[in-house]
Amino acid sequence: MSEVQERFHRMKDLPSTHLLGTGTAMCSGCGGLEALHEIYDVLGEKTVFVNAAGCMTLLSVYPFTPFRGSWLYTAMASATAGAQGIRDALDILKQKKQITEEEDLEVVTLTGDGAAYGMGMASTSGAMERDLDFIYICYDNEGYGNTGQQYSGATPHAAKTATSKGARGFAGYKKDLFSIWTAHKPTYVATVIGSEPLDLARKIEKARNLTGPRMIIALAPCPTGWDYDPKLTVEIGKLAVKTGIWPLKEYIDGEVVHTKVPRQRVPVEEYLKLQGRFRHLFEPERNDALLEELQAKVDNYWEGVS
Ligand SMILES: Cc1ncc(C[n+]2csc(CCOP(=O)(O)OP(=O)(O)O)c2C)c(N)n1
Ligand code: SF4
Ligand SMILES: [Mg+2]
Repeated sequence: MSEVQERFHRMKDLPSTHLLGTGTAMCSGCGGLEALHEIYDVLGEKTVFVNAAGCMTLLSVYPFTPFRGSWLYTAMASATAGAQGIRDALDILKQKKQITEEEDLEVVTLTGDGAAYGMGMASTSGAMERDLDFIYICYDNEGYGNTGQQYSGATPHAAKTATSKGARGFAGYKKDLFSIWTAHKPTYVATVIGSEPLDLARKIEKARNLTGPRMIIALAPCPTGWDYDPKLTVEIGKLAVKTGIWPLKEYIDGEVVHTKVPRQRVPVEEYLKLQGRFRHLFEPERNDALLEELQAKVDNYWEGVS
């Protein structure tokens, strides 16, 4: 068993401080759950969540769930196809006057990055093409968290995962899902993070008041997969924004606007050094070349942003 997998199993055996009254245990300090709580506060119970297999699936173990709305569990690649079926069914019921406008539900796809950046991309692309009226929430913990943090299309360069263990960590680069989604020209795309709740709430509120495909990517600091003390989730989330690693932005009417520009960016290593998945960049000796490469990538991103 790998180091990351062992840590994951140890965490799962600990009594969770976040039991939600359902008998379902999530890891303490889960940044995905933090974001989802905040999102649910805005969207409310007139929602049906269509969830692809992942950590958040543990939130709904039939017949128990902390959600007051509805929940459908699907295979990893199929959540958006499920959302299409539910949206169509609700529209037919409305047409036949079997439900009223007030009884209509907001259809929300909820998946991790493994589904959003990879397995579920085709069904999501098709749904955007068909202008499906739905909200997509991707909580991005940068790996296949539920199965022990294997790398995904969202894993950042150099991060150690259960399947990327060498001295340089993950050799690939995180996909730019924001750009992939905006290329489809949906109604709305935004990045959010639970540690910036006002920015998050404003964007979810905006998405709720629009129609068509509305796509949200929430960076989800993950104490178990990223290997840090759960009490650091908010600090790590704030550093993701202050270092410029996680740009907060939105796309609407063909334009991209940054909603928070970190004018005096904190060095990227302040974010990296809090996480065990990047420990090999600092120990047994500092890897200056790789740290500079990671910093340069972020600097390059912000160069053209005013
Ligand atoms: C087709 C398929 N392959 C593998 C799995 C096993 N599986 C269940 S959850 C999961 C990880 C999903 O990763 P992500 O979407 O990032 O969500 P997270 O677990 O990180 O919350 C995997 C691989 C599956 N359910 N279906
Ligand atoms: S593994 Fe990470 S994303 Fe999954 S429940 Fe635990 S903290 Fe949350
Ligand atoms: Mg994930």
